[in-house]
Amino acid sequence: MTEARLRVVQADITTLAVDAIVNAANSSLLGGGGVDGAIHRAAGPRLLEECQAIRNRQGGCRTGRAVITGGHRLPATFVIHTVGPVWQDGDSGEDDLLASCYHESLRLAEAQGCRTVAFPAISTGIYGFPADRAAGIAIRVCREWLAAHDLPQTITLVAFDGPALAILQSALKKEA
Ligand code: AR6
Repeated sequence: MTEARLRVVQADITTLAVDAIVNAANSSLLGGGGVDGAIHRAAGPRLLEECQAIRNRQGGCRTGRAVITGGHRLPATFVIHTVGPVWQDGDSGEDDLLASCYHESLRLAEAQGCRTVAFPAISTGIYGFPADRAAGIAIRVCREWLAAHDLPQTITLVAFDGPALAILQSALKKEA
C-alpha cells in the first residue's frame, strides 16, 4: 500500500503536473543554480516576488525548514522551498537536517491539501551530499510519512539523470 504511493522517476521536475514540487533552495530564498534556477526560470518572475515577500516577513528560511509559494507559470500548483544541508563530513547533523527537509515539506504539502508531491534529490548537487546516503534518508522519511498520513496520496522522487535514477531505484529495493 505504502509502496504504491512512493514512486521514483527520471524527469525535469519543472515539467511535472503535480500539486506541489519541492525546490532545493538556499536560505536567502532568492534563487540560485541547479534545480532552484530551473524552477525560477520556468515559474517566471512572480515566484521571486513571492519569495522576496516571505523573506521580508520572516528573513528567509533556515536549513531543514520549508516555505510554500504558488507555482505561477509551472504546471505544479505550489512550490515548497526547502533548504538542504551543505555536506561537511557526515558528522555535523547533515542526516537529520536532510530528513527534516523532507518531513517539513510533507507537513506543508499536507496542510495545503496536496495529493501529489514531487521531490528532487535535495542537497545532492551543489551542496555535495552523497547521493546514495541521501536517497536512503529520503525513502525512509517518505515511507514513515505515508504510513501515518493520508496526504499526500503519492510522493514522487525525481532523478535528473540516469545515474541518479539507478541510485534511487536501488535504495528503494534496499530499504524495503
Ligand atoms: N529537475 C530535477 N532535478 C534536478 C533539476 C531539474 N530540473 N536540476 C537539477 N536537478 P542542486 P542542492 C537535480 O544543486 O545540492 C542552488 O544554487 C541535481 O542533479 O539543484 O540542494 C540553490 O540556490 C541534483 O541531483 O541543489 C542552493 O544554493 C539535485 O537536483 C544550492 O543550489 C539537487 O541539486 C542547493 O544545492
